[in-house]
Amino acid sequence: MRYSLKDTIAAIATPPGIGALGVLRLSGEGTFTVASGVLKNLRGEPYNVGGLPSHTVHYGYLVAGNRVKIDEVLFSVFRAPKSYTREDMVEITCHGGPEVLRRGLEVLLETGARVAEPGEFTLRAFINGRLDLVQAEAVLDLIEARTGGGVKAALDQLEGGLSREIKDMVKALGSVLAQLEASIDFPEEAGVRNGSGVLEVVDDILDGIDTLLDTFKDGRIQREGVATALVGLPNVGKSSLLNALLGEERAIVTSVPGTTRDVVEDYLRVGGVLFRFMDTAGIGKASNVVEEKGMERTRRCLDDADLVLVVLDVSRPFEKEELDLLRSAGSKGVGVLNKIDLPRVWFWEDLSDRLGEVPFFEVSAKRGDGLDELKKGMAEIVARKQSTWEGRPLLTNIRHYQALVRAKEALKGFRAAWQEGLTDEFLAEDIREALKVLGEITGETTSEDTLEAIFSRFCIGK
Ligand SMILES: Nc1nc2c(ncn2[C@@H]2O[C@H](COP(=O)(O)OP(=O)(O)OP(=O)(O)O)[C@@H](O)[C@H]2O)c(=O)[nH]1
Ligand SMILES: [Mg+2]
Repeated sequence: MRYSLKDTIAAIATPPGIGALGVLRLSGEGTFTVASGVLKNLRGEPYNVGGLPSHTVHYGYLVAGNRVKIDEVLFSVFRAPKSYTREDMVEITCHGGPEVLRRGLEVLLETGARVAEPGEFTLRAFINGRLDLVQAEAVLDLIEARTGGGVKAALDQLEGGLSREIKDMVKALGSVLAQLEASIDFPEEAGVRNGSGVLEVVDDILDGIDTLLDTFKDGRIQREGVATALVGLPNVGKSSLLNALLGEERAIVTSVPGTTRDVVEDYLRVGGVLFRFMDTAGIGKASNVVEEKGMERTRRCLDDADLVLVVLDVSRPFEKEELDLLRSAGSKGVGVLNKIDLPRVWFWEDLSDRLGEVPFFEVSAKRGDGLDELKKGMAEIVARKQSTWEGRPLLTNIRHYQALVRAKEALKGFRAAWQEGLTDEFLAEDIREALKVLGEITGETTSEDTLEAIFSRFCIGK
């Protein structure tokens, strides 16, 4: 680590700006000394914070230079190990003004604390064994969650749902490894290939990993919203539809084809579902470099999207490219027939035999017809997909996902080695690799660089 975890650290734990309350946080061995230097009771006598019982709240003044009052405050005392970090902690609740908090932090620093690094409180909680790495990351997810589902998934992870699954796998693989090692050390015994059940254990774990990997995409949806791409030929009304759905003039609309060049993003909540819309450049023949680049992004958006609204203009003939778009969207595709306020030249029924079961909606982005039905329909489509993963731990973190992919590869290596009849040493090597990778998820075998990278994503004060 670039910094010492022995220092006493201080931070403003509430967001910048004006609020009713603002919280200063202290953690570390010197917490009570620092706090005693800056907190006075109403009679102006210094508090002996170290002498106060844990989990109690007190009233008084935060002072600078022993006299100058900075604010009237409440503070809470948490004695190690019963605190967030498992160290001595004090939280000082001030009035939520930036100047009060800035000065408050300043006196804490003058009295012997140093500024906490981003995520350092949680890092300490991890180092001191209060949380494993999966749970520490869940804290970050919880803070950043934008959806009810995201909060639920993060809380479940914080309570240890995912950690338990991983730990069960580690335990089972640990005993497989022990059997392999015994068989290496005592080759005269029966060995693992004779009815030891080792292969079955590994297969079970492979199944478990696959199930978790499947939940990843859905977990991300819960957290970040449903990535919804608006695609179509130029000028069909993609940007108009985005604006109409959001109820604001978010994207530029003109009668000139090729108006949208870059991807325009915004969020909309429908029922319990958060949609992250991406309005894209129209697909078609690029007439210049800017449009060409825009279209490249459109294609990337198509790949990344969870839901693809293919916007079609019913006042113009249906084009071959539009059929290609609907087909390449596959099961993510939804047809949105726009401009139904104009005289129309085709109907969905004209194409359905070429498309099969693609859901479709008819709207006028201009007049607002059909928008509620479209929103409702989209929420229903997502709900149908979500119903499959009720009540199980969700994988929401790309780091966990990648580690599980590596664990799966190692275990598949084990299976292959087993089938080829390789020696127990080879088999043991694959199991060791899987164990190491699984340990990286919970933090048992994670490198310092990875830890630093993870915790630097936190805000200061958490
Ligand atoms: N009559 C009618 N016109 C519409 C409707 N929706 C969009 N338009 C018009 O169609 C034109 C193109 O709209 P945009 O929303 O810019 O279309 P776009 O698909 O985003 O176009 P590009 O960004 O150029 O690909 C504008 O003149 C809109 O006013 C509609 O429902 N009815
Ligand atoms: Mg546009």
